Amino acid sequence: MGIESMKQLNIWITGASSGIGKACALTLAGAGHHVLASARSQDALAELAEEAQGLNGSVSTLPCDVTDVASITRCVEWISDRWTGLDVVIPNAGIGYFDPLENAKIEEWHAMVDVNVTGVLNTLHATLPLLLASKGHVVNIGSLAARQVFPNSGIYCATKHAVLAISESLRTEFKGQLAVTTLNPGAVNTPFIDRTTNDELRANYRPQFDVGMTPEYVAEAALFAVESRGRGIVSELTIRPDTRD
Ligand code: NJP
Repeated sequence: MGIESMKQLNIWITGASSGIGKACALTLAGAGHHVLASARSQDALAELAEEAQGLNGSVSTLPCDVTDVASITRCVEWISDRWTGLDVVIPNAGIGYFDPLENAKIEEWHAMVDVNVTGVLNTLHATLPLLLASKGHVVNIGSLAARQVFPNSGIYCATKHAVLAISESLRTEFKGQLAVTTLNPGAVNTPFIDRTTNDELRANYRPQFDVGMTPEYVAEAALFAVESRGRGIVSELTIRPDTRD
């Protein structure tokens, strides 16, 4: 649907300094929407703002650590002060540390739960009043790992199963009041895997991500979902790399 016939949406994306979040910010603003892009890396946010110059819509940036409620509150205050409402939230910030369970590093397990689960909950809790007022849309970023459990990433899979359960809970309790989408991508070529501290696994997995989907392809799926109002709701969408030659 072209922007001529589509309302300009006000959209907040977390974890927008790189990868899928950044691609969503540029794609959604390119389609004419207004985006607040947040993350911790202020230099990367400044680059994003620069790249977004001249798009049909707009990209504003604000630092935000999703594990910090005060930081989330500042973003919601920014939205309330500048926008007439919030139509879409994409709690995209997420991290993965791959390792077999027997090598468990408890600080890495905690970090994944803090960002992928608590961070999503912090974002949703703070935005729900605005989203209910606009009968808006939550686009959670799940994963194939929301539906399957893979070796070497068991706790990451657990966090993404939680994200899917959170989506389904919102969808069930706010039927008729919110649209809820869970995007479940397979491997996407972003810096995601580079965080893994197990050198051997990081080196082994990197090639799978190199030939993964582009973050822009995932962003196109997000655009399709958020522009579907009045026609249908994409409740869950799984997208996998096309491995055909
Ligand atoms: O990863 P990456 P992706 N507070 O590393 C931010 C899921 N996913 O784009 O804060 C706020 O490029 C970080 O920014 P910064 C995955 O689980 C991926 O691939 O500046 N933000 C950066 O912008 C995740 O939910 C694949 O460091 C925080 C962003 O998160 C989503 O896709 C497959 C933060 C991460 O960008 C985006 O990941 C799949 C915090 N505390 C699902 N900590 C895949 N790539 O293959 C980190 O199924 N961030």
